Amino acid sequence: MDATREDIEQLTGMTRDLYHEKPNVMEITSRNVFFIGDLHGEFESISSVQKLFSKYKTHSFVFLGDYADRGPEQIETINLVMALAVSDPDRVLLLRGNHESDEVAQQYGFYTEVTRKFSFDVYSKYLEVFQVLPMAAISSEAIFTCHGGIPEGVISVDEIQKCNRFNMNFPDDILHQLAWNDPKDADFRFAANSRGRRVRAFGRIAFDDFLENLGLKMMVRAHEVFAEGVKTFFDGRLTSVFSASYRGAVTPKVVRVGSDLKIEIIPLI
Ligand SMILES: [Mn+2]
Repeated sequence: MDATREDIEQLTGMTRDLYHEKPNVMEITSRNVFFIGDLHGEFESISSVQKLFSKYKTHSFVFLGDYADRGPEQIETINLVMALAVSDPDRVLLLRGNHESDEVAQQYGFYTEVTRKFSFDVYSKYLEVFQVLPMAAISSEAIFTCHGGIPEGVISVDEIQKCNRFNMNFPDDILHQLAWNDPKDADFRFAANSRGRRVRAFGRIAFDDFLENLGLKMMVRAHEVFAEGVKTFFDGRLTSVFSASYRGAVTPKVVRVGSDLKIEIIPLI
């Protein structure tokens, strides 16, 4: 059944309450974790994730952002993501992607869909959720995760924790880079990124330094489309995952990491 305006007000309110006092970088205490990449309004993908969620009851589910925009069922998809989070906050964590931003959502479909079906007022409830979502997380097994990539110049978790994320866009450069940056498998630190002036590509040297400085072992991120739904970088220490199909252009995947740090790639559909 389609959600009503009242349903959305309640769901967005509960999600905002769940996250607004949480830090920018969350802790994942579960040793078994599923990582879910971009969903982009594909209800089929989130439905498949929901099945895994019911089956793997000892696992945490970390969603890496980009819930709406582009796809056919944006409102239904983001609503189910939020419903999972509020129903079981100990097992579900929602992170913020670059599409959880007013500027981007105005351009790629979510603003249009919500204002067409409801109103600007309802759209603004989703914006309130966007700005409280945490930016990154670190698991008990020292896996770092965020939507985009590592930010230039950051040598401690504290520097990320100190940033102010409470804005409907990303005026802060560190947070902007966490949501937008991409890895590149070559021996350099940071370089230009064709996605934009404020976006960087990070290479192996920056990645090695970041892992060492923050005491990390691995990284899982989303944000980039690969036909296989997954790609590894830096000798398997970084996994990039995508969970939407883009009308058959991608085989959507999720990533499962157990306490042995072994990575399992799971097809969604
Ligand atoms: Mn993205």
